[in-house]
Amino acid sequence: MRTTVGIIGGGPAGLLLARLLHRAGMDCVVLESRERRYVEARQRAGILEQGTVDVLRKCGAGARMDREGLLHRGIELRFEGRAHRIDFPALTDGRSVMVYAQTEVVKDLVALQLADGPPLLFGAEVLAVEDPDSATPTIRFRHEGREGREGREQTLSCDFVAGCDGFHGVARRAIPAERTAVFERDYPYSWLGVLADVPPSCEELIYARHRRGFALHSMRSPQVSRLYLQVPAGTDPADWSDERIWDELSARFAVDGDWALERGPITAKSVTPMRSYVQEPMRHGRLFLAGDAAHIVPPTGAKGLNLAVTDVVTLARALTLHHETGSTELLDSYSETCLRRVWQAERFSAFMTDTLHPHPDRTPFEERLQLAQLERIAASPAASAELAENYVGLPLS
Ligand code: RFL
Ligand code: PHB
Repeated sequence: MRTTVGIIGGGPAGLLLARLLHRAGMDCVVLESRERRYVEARQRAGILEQGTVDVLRKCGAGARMDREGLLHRGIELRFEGRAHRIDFPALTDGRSVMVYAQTEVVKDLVALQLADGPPLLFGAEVLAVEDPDSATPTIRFRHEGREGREGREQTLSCDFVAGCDGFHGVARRAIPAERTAVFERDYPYSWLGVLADVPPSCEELIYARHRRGFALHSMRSPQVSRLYLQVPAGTDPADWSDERIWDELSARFAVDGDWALERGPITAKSVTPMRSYVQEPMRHGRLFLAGDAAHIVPPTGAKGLNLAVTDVVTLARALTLHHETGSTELLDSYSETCLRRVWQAERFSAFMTDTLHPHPDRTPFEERLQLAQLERIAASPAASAELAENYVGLPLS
C-alpha cells in the first residue's frame, strides 16, 4: 500500500487532518487500532473553542454541532461559598465557546469520512514507523482479520507520516531520544468523572474550589450532566458509590443562597490522571506529531482537544502548500508554530489546575495565596479578562 500522507490514529486529530487533506485534494490513509464502536463511545472533552467550531463548520462537519451544541457565553467560579461569573463576550472581543462532546465530533467526522473520504481502517494497529527521516517513510501495521482472525502484518509507504495516535501511541517513539526533549509534570490528584441522566443544575459550567477538593459541573445536553471531582491519584472508581459521589459534589458546590444540585442515575464513572507533558520538536524528518501524541494538558483549562485541532490545521496548511508549490517553508516551521501555542495552553492549564485544586501537601500560606488569586480574578476585570481570553482560545498564529 502507498499513500501521500499516512495518518496514525483516528481520534479527533487524525480524523480532522484526513478531512482537511481530502478537501485540499491530497490522498491519505487513516489507521486506527480500535474498533469504530469503541472510538465513538470514548468519553472525553466537552468544550470547543470558537476557532475549533469555525474549522468544523468550514470542513463540512458542523451541521449537527450547530443543531445540538450549546453556546456558552461564560463560566462560573465558586469558592468560599461565593459565585463569580466570567462573562466571555464582554471580556474578549465577543467570543464564546460551544459545549459539544468530543464523542459527537468523532462520530460526525467518522460518518463523513466513511461516506466520501479517504480510507479509514479500524482495527489497524500500527507497530512502528520506519525510516522517518528518509524520503519514503513506512508504517508497519497489523490489520485485524474478519471474525477475530489473527491480523496480517502490512506496510504503508508514505511521503509523509502524521502521528496522531495520542499519548500512548507509537509515533513519538520513532524519534531518536537524543533528538528530543521532554518536559513533564505529574499531579498528586486525578479527576473522577461521571455522566448522569439528570438535567444540569446550572446553565453554565461551574468550576468550584473547595477545601475538600475541586469539582466541575459540565453537561452533555439539556438532559445529561457531566461532573468531575478531584480525588487522590490512584483512586479506584469502585470505591465511590453513587451516593458518596453526589454527597461530595453537593458539599463542594455549596454556595450561599438556595442553589441545589439535582441528582440522577449515574451511567458512567471513570478516573483520569492529571498530567502536563510536551515533547519537542514535533517533527522528525517526514514524521509530524499532532495532538496528544506530542503534548498533554490537565483538563482544567479545556484545551486538549482544541490544541489537537490547531495542530492539524497548521499541518494541513503546510502539507497543502508543499503539495501545490513544492515549498517546504511551512513544514519547516510546523513544530515551532505549534509549540508557541502549545506552551500558552500548558501555562494556562497549569494555572487553572494550580488555582482551583487544593494541593494535598499545601501549607496554610499556599492556601491563602490560592484564595487571593481567586479573589483577584473576581475583583479585577483585567484578571478576569486574562482568564476569559485564554479559555475561549488565543488567536491562531
Ligand atoms: P486521541 O483522542 O487519544 O486519539 C488517538 C487515537 O489514536 C489511536 N491509536 C492508535 N492507532 C493505531 N495504531 C496505534 N499504535 C495507536 N495508538 C493509539 C487511539 O485508539 C485513538 O483513537 O488523541 P487526539 O486525536 O490527539 O485528541 C486529543 C483529545 O482526545 C484530548 O486532548 C482531549 O480529550 C483532552 N480533554 C479535553 N480537551 C479539550 O479541549 N476540552 C475539554 O473539555 C477536555 N476535557 C479531556 C477532557 C480529556 C479527558 N481525559 C479522559 C483525558 C476531559 C477528560 C476527562
Ligand atoms: C467536559 O465537559 O468534559 C469538560 C468541560 C470543561 C473542562 C473539562 C472537561 O475543563
